[in-house]
Amino acid sequence: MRQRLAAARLTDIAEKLEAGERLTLEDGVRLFDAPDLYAVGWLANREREKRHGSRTFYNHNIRLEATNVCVASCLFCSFARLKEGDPGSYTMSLEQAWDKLRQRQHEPLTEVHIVNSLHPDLPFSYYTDLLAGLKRIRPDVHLKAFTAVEIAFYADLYGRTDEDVLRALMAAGLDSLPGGGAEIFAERVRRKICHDKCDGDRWLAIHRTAHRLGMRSNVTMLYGHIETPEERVDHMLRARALQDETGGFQAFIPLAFHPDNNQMRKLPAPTAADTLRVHAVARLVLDNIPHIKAFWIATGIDVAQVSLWFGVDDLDGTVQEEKIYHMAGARTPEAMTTAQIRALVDAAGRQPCERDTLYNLIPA
Ligand code: V47
Repeated sequence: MRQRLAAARLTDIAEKLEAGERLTLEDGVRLFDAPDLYAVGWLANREREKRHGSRTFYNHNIRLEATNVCVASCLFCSFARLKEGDPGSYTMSLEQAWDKLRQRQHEPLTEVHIVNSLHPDLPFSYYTDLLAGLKRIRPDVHLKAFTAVEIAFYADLYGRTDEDVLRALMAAGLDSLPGGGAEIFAERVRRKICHDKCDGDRWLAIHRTAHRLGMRSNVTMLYGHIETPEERVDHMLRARALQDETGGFQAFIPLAFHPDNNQMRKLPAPTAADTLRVHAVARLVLDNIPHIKAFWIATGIDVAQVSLWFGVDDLDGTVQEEKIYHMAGARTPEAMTTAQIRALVDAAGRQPCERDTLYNLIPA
């Protein structure tokens, strides 16, 4: 491998990693530019195995998207509808939302992952009642809910501080924050693809506050649209800097842009090679975030399987009903059983480990 790394001009980066030194912005960009994808993957796999050996984590979760009515106009989004009553718009009643969990009350699921849109007319009590009702049905289930973008929107709409919103949601049952809404932190990209929602600094500030209040969270990165390699690495470095301060991020999740039915539909979807490389570079740059997750709905099942040799140690979970990616053209199934996830991890030569949201292992 030494010769191969030398031919790819990656020897100095390999040596830095061996010495436990941090990679810089320039190193990260070189990893994106290096033609030898396998060499980059080999380095990422070495870091993955140092941390996790062969273990590959997944959980038994469901997705709940209670409304898609949204005042924001993100160019990449195929899920949102501007107004109540627009074709394809919906807002679940609380009973309908709670029913999604009631229907699965006896399944051994451990997490409900809630993602909504920015609805201008719902009272704040809709969200607190939503959480409290889910906890009444299954007190043991972890509620990972509301992106930082939603928290910022509620704060502005209801005239509260970000911290106050977080505290009120926690009192109602919120356990952690998902990593959505991060997109690309760089101002240039955000101005173009999602100009009317919270900016990168506020997104990070909300996660900083959530960590201080005792919650864990994730961080995503939407890639494969108009961002440059520098902007990808810059995004990772901003997450890494916050992680140095708080230690509260559990997983970094690259999200492959899906171009169907949205305003960026002229762009091609990222290739499998791009997807493998983004996950690998994330593993190498993010030395302080424990898990790199391939969200199989977004990468596709086949690429998720291969990614387990390119730095990835987590596959998200069973998911059940997914709308955001399927409305944007994803051809993956909308759900997998735990047996299917275990089988695909086994077939990739890795060891499947069921976890809860906080990475406690669930005995098989
Ligand atoms: O923030 C929206 C992305 C995210 C498209 O925390 C799109 O465990 C690609 O954040 N093409 C929501 N991506 C999903 C999300 C997530 C997923 C899995 C696990 C976790 C976690 C979080 O979906 C949005 C946005 O970046 N998105 N539209 C699209 N057309």
